[in-house]
Amino acid sequence: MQFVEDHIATAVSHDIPVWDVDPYDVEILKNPVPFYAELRERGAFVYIPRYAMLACGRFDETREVFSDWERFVSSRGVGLIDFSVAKPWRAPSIVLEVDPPYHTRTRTVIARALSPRAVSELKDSFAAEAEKLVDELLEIGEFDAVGDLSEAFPVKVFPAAVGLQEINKRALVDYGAVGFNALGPDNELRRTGWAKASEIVPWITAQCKREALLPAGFGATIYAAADAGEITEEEAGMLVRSLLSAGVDTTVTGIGNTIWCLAENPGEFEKLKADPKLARPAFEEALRYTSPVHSFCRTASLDTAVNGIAIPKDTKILCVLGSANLDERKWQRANRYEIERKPVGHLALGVGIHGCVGQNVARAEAEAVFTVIAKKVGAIELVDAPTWRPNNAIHALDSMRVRFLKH
Ligand code: OVM
Repeated sequence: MQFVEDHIATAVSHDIPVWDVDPYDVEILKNPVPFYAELRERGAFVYIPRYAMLACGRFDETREVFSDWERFVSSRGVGLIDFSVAKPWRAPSIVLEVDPPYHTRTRTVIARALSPRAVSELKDSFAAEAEKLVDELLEIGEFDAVGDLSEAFPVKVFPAAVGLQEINKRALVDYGAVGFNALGPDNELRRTGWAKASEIVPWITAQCKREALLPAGFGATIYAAADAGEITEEEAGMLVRSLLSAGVDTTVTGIGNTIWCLAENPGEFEKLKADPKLARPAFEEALRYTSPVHSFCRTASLDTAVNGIAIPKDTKILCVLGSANLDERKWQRANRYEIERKPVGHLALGVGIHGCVGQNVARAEAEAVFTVIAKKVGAIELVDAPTWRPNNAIHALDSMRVRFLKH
């Protein structure tokens, strides 16, 4: 057997177009849209020799691979490393990187902690925090929309909602980035991330313990499931780790990318100001348009076919969600940000049994932020060109100096 990037290099059909591209090239990670367009153009699947993997970026096939957990498993990792042949950087997530039937048990517990009802109880405090922050930013006038707003807000409200007593902004944001960079190949981003892990991981691990958590919050609900015998104490800690892995950078990026969309499309921002109820649809459309999680892998558990294209057992498949969300076959005026679109079915939050379990929380955070922005901010002006922060799985801004003008 041949191994490339710690997975099995399968002998894929000669009918699949070969594309000698590096999807993890820093220039592509910073500006992925031309890569997405060429990926869709070349075929439903392409074979990428340097990583010995398939990639897909058309909507229908990406959705099929992503949602069929039996043929395209997550238990062998959702990055390039195949956990059946190599050891991951940390113990696998017990919800993301597992399959049913085990997955069903952990997913049930974490879904309960993040239920619509649990999230609705946070609405007022999210709104109050968003108002406070936006008022401060309006006073300052000019600021970095990444550090001062899109990182500041989730870091203020989410760890508190989990029940953390201690908040370390850098550790929380960097832990997510390390986890998402770990999904890529053995490149500079993944190595730099792992080098940072030794400082961050002990702090994160300590926060996941029962004693570190407040008696009310998402974490306490998870530990209550351990008390009820549904999961073990150790599994409860691992599910809190999942919250801290997946709950910060994702919402930071979703909020930041939405501000970018509104700043770049003042006509759409005018529509939001005229109807603050468009706060959620404006966020949803930004998820489709910018795909904060640009790609995740699956591994074929058997010889199979998608749309008539043969895929051998053990093949790693890069599912380019960012491309599927811009596929003209699926979306009218796919390359435009239109807040009234209501892009039902986009893949930015995944689909199927592994679909984002925190999406209620993410939407509640975004609704709080963009409702108050709609009501209080008259204009969002870019001070200079925003820059992007390359990551092997996340499409996020690095910095974005903006001015908020009062209504
Ligand atoms: C996890 C997890 C879930 C989603 C994304 C993610 C690093 C991690 O369960 O730890 O990204």
